Amino acid sequence: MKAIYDNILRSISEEKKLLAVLIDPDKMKPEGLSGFMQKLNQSVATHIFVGGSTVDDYATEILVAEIKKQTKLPIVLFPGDVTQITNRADALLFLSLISGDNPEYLIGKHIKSISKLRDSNLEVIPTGYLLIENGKQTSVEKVTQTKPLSITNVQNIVDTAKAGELLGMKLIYLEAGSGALKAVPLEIISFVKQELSVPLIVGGGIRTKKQLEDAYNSGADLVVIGTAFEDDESFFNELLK
Ligand code: 1GP
Repeated sequence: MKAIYDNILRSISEEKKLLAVLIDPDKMKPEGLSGFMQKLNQSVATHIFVGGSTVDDYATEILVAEIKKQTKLPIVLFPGDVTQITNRADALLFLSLISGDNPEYLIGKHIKSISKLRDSNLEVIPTGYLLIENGKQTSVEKVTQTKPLSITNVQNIVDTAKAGELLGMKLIYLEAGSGALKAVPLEIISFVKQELSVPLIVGGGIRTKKQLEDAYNSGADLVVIGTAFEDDESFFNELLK
């Protein structure tokens, strides 16, 4: 059933906020997965995203199959590369890095993925992906060879997000980068949200409940958190308080 995007829209219409836990196949050790999944299943998480900038071939497929056995939450691929696409997940963020000018990440990888997607059951969700400056170089920047958008030019970020929407992208994702020193500034979330009619995802560098709530209150519909859960699994409980 391809209902993940519709469910996101429904949650937003009911004013429910969404939280995706990002699992990076490169960092998650197989022996740690079941304890992690137990906590995740009891938490406020609504989605599981799986992906990373640099992941060994097949690692994603093996991990997704394991996660699937251990949860009822939707598993959404957030791929750094074509090799991370696996039919075992429920949906795929079909990311176009619209903050940059590298054709490979605007359309090139997408063409290369079609032989995998043609016969797949994955729900493919076109997503405009914007890398936002956070004070240090992120792996997305290194891998994609693109520059993040400057936080001093808010209008440019807003216009880029809006252009993504007008190109037909169904989600817009503001990304500070995994492990970012500074999360996406709240005023940027708020200005972008005011312009959009599609759901807004925000991620990168969010490590506290207060930051999460501030992101929601500024207009994020779905927040993605990876590093904070990787570093300290008690953060799952923290969010329940
Ligand atoms: C990265 O937005 C996600 O792509 C999550 O970032 O690991 O910093 O939570 P963190």
